[in-house]
Amino acid sequence: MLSPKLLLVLAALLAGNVVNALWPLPRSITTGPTGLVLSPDFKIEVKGPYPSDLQPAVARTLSYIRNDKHERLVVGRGSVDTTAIKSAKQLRSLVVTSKGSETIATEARAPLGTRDEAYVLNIPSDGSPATLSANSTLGLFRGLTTFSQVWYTHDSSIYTVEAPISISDSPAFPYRGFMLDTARNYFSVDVIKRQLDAMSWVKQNTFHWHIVDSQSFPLVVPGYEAISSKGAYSSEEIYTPSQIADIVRYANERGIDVIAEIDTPGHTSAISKSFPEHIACPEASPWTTYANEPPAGQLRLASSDTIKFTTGLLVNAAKLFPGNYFSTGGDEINAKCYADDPKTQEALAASGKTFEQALDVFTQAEHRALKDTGKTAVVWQEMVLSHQVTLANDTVIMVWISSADAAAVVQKGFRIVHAPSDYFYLDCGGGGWVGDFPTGNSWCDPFKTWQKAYSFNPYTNISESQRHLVLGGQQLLWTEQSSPNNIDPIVWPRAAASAEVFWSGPGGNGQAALARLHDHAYRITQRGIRAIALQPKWCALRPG
Ligand code: CP6
Repeated sequence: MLSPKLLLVLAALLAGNVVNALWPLPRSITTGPTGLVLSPDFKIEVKGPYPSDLQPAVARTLSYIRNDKHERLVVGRGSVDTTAIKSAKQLRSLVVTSKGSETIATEARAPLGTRDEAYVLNIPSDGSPATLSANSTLGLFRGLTTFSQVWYTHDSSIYTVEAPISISDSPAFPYRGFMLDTARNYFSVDVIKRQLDAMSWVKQNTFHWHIVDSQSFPLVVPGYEAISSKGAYSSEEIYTPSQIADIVRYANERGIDVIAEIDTPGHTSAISKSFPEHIACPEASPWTTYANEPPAGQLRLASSDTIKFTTGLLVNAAKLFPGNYFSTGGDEINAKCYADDPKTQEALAASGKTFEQALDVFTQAEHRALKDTGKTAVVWQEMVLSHQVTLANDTVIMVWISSADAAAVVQKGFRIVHAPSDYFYLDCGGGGWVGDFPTGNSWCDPFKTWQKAYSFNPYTNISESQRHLVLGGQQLLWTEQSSPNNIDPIVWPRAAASAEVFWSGPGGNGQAALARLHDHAYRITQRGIRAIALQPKWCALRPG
């Protein structure tokens, strides 16, 4: 039976203004005033087709509910309503009605705009079974994620305080992501998987993997193994094809698509260790003239041999990733590097092309090769706003320099992902440069708080008729100053802010959201993420 202490907590809560710790907030929710306790023999029953990766997702849901031990520290708030408490019933089952036979993994990789993530969840207050239904397995997975967030623990009882709960939910935007740079510092498979779990708990669906860069090339690409054997930090700090497959499977089973990026033609210095003939101005000095970060070095984009090399590399890398998208980067191209590279100047002169024309040929060749492997290209904003590159209409553009640049990209008719440094860069606030070594991105100071990210409006300066071009957005971690030691606290729970903006839609009130995000941080801490606190514990303890 219910312990007296739990009754007291329930009573206190029932009398107060209760908000369950849901993150992101469902798009439609009604709650009631009734306490409900999870029966010790509670189970999740699946009716209908049972795709293979739904079973583990159900098992994880049960284990989260049992292990979260999410206490509501509200003793002292409100007054006791004994009548409501005495009527608290036990919930014995969640009945999941499955209509789809596809796996979560398969549905998670569908093209953007075609994924069905909607679900309907009802938790009655009278002890009759809760129900979860969706038209897709991916939708069921989102619903299970919500179901796991409804419960609190007290004295080994698991309960909710606002039954009946009725939720009808679907995302406001198709792209809700997180970007990680694994080139400035290396992150092991386990650390990446932990981020994927934390992403799935806030219903993020895209892991943008900035896998290689000038400082290191950890990706082992079949046929191009020399690049990583010479260009990775060490023979341990690599991602082999089987590790890639493991990460992609892990992500997909959690409703997350992986978009890998091989940044070109800039940010490629690491390739000079194995294929020096394809790199202009490798480690040129002073690096400040030739790159935004040391070491300098860019692909010789005007050389037909380099184009062949690059397309071959991209195709073999793309084959490691089963998703529909692949990024060729295209940010921060340094013109001076090419101006001072005799080989590039020779090639330009021989073909009678300008640098801009050569970049167009280079990029079109890359994107043609990707298209032949079934991929849609993703690029950084400079490809549209700084250069005159010919891009297919379906190219996805990531806007990073400023949130103010989004409008100009959609003006040109392209779909965008918001990734603005002035809202979403998780590494800002780190300081400046010391000698040759970057110590932080003072460029985008100050530090971007979760409140700042949460205040982002994806539709600023975007007209009604262009709104369909906004796919969504992501917070990003560039890792000049991050490693496995600080990834959890620098990312979580901050990255949950954009997850709610792009799931629930813009206009959320940060002050009202604080209690829920604080609870979410507590929950993910229980699940093994070293998330930071958002307020003193005192705030949760203080009398109401
Ligand atoms: N590396 C790459 C980076 C950045 C970008 N691309 C970057 C630029 C400015 C800031 C932070 C990161 N380090 N490849 C920009 C997309 Cl402030």
